Amino acid sequence: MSYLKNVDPEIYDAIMGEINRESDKLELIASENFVSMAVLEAAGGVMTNKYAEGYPGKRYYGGCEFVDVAENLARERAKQLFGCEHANVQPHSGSQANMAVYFTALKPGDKVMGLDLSHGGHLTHGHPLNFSGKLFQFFGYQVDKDTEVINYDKLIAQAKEVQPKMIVAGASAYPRILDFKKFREACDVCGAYMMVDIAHIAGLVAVGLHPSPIPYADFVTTTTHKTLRGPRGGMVMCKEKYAADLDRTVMPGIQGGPLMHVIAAKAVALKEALSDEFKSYQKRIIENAHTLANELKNRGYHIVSGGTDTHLFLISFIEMGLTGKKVEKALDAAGITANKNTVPFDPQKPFVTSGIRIGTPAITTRGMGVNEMKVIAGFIDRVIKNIDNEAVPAEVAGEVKSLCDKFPLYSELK
Ligand code: DSN
Repeated sequence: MSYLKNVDPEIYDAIMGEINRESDKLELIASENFVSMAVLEAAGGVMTNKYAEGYPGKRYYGGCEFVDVAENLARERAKQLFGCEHANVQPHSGSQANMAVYFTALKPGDKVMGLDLSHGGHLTHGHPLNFSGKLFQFFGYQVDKDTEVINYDKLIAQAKEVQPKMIVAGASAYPRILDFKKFREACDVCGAYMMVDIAHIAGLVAVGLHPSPIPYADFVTTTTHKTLRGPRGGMVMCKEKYAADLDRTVMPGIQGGPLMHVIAAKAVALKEALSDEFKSYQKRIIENAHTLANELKNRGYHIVSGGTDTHLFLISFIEMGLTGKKVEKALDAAGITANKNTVPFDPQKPFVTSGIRIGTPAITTRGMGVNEMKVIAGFIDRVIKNIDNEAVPAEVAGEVKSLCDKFPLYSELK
């Protein structure tokens, strides 16, 4: 990084600060991860220079022979990993992947059903301030109050009543297995398209630790940077019959030049995801989430839906009278990074919330296992139980740093 240090010391310092933050703190944001040095190298490489509007073999620019290699590898590896008929690896983000599907299958004003944001959904699943909620008529489905999980009978009944053109399955904060067969049933009662957003669970799906939506869904979208542990970006998979329309929607429909350096890095991450090591990594993510959630449950915390089947879980503080905002701040002071999150039937506003979302992909990447989860549960508990005692976070931060030092991260970059 000597070039950067000379040219722009302020950005150099910010990047070094971020490297140290990532390595010295406990990263529990469920949607974040640490990419490998190989992914980082590809994402920081010269393919950032290349314009390549179009698709491999059919570009609007010359000189695309090497970026074509990268995009073809990314597409083929995505197909192999997920067993899908077609993959478009150009969406710049998950949001644009979802936009691409909506614009391929729907017309403005069409009815769509998606999981409410406050019940675990995503902004692009119909939030009124998002393009999805502005352009389409979204009807939210929710989890049940007593079980805090999706009630599929109610979903099917709602689909019959609403008659949507599409049902969106998938979530940002839902800890349980999604039953894609039931979603298909809900789509079939009203002739709706089925779209599944697997952004959070992509890594688990890739290795068979979460059932795959591919046999059931018309379209599957994902980001590549969460459990999949690739660069920040999006991807759409679909049946061959939609491939040409989808590709046209991505480019020229909603995007211009693809980010070829990111596509190269996606290809690298997808290669890594095809390895045996990745499968055992995904298993450890779930084991860790399970252990951490149980340890906290045993200490009296309300874990939404009683636990987790995946890489994440939610703690609800409604009964304790705390807010997610306050807990996030206290944890942050202790070197523990998590995000406040609404929980089902949350009385607080989204910027305050009554919950915290916790995920284990990143700490598992750096090698932590069940023993460390028990220690981390103790840290979290101490911070929350002493939330008004300012001395405690500083004390815990020291112990967090010692734990992190045992699991070095990005030493090559320091
Ligand atoms: N913002 C992401 C998350 O944290 O889950 C979803 O896009």
